[in-house]
Amino acid sequence: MRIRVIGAPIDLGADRRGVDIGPRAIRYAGLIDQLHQLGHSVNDVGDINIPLPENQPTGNPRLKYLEPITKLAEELADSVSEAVRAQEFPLILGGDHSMSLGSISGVAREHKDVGVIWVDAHADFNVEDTTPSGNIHGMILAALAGLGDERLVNIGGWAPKIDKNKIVIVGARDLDTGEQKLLREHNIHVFTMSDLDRRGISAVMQQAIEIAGANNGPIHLSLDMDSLDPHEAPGVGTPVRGGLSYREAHFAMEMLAESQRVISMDVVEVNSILDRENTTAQLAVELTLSAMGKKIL
Ligand code: HAR
Ligand code: MN
Ligand code: MN
Ligand code: MN
Repeated sequence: MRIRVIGAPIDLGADRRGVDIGPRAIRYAGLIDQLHQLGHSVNDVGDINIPLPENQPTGNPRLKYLEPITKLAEELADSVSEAVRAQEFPLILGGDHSMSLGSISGVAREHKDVGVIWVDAHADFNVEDTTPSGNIHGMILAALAGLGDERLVNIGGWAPKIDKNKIVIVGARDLDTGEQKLLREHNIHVFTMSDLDRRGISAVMQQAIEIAGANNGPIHLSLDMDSLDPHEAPGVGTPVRGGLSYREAHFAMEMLAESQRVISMDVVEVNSILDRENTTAQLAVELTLSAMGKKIL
């Protein structure tokens, strides 16, 4: 496969600085070399340009940095759809999860039927009225589903990007009250950590792949590193106890690779200031490798 790596070191969607070093940390952990070793060809186009928060007005405190975030989403969407048209697999490195507004909009422009598997401790399904923080990384999946501020919803000039029935959240364990209500109202498929405890990662991922990839459609994988237990991934801005184990996360990625349905992938929320000796970035590389087809035997 030909993979196009795009760095999106955005930190405007979250409160914790340090996530802007993520793409660099992931490259330092050996991503490109290891993708080569796996037999892929890699076109690393570098990072998109991100303005400093210091030079940006915060704007509406319930939609912080809305303006630069939408501008960057448009840029990233263009860059990702260009990769798809060049028949390269877009692998986008974050950055906070607000960058997925751009990456998924770009993929959805080229594949109208794409479904999304959102692996995350959070659902990122808030809107302006439900957000406890005003941080836009907590609103991105809702925006992609067509909910929330129209400037987020209408990136690229059309909406919704993803059919609500083809959205699957895996690993959720920290949802806000208003967010829970929205998820229920819109019948979003959420596999919580309790579902994983009850049914196991294999049954859950099999069903997730069936839902997101309905009618043999393509799947975008969005991997938030805070889906993992903080013991495995300490370098994230919003750690939540009781997350995916090392093997559960790997097995989920292995099943996705086996399905041969994944056409694009985000890896987000690696925060290098909070990390321990690049552990989280290394894990991000390992999991990406599994998602891209690396097997034990
Ligand atoms: N739900 C909280 C909010 O909206 C925190 C969610 C954002 N944290 C993330 N995203 N890392 O997955 O502010
Ligand atoms: Mn997230
Ligand atoms: Mn998260
Ligand atoms: Mn359904």
